[in-house]
Amino acid sequence: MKTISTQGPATQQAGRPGGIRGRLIRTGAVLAFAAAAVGLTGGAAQAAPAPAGVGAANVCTLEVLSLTSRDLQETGGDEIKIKLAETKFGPWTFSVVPWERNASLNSPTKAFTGTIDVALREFDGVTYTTIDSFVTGYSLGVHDVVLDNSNTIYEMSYEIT
Ligand SMILES: [Ca+2]
Repeated sequence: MKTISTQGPATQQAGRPGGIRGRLIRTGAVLAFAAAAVGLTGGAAQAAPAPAGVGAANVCTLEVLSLTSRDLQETGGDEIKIKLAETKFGPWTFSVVPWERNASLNSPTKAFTGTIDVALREFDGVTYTTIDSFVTGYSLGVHDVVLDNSNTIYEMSYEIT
């Protein structure tokens, strides 16, 4: 009795978070938060078609896994470069056939959206010969392609992720 009278009703209620008012306030806050969360989720779901459309033209990555010489461009050996979109890699020397280079290519990699141009070139100082080229899109997985011209043959393995 003595203790209750010194605290007073107001102090007693404010100092008891576990009281009915405290529970009501917390419940209300939780409901408001839940409603906000639902609102956010609903908004994201409604906006989903636009991002999904962008996602269809996702950013892909093409990585050259290996390059194998089957017939050289030059009898003394080739200085091969790979061009992925506008980015150039190499050169690597191929002086014998077959010569499969993989790790020594140092993983030429290029991110792209839509399609990407891939070209194989043979260099002579400042000039080059495009041996062959191709365009590929978002085709997941490992692919093998023959890049050749009238007197040169290379095989390339690449992966799109
Ligand atoms: Ca050359």
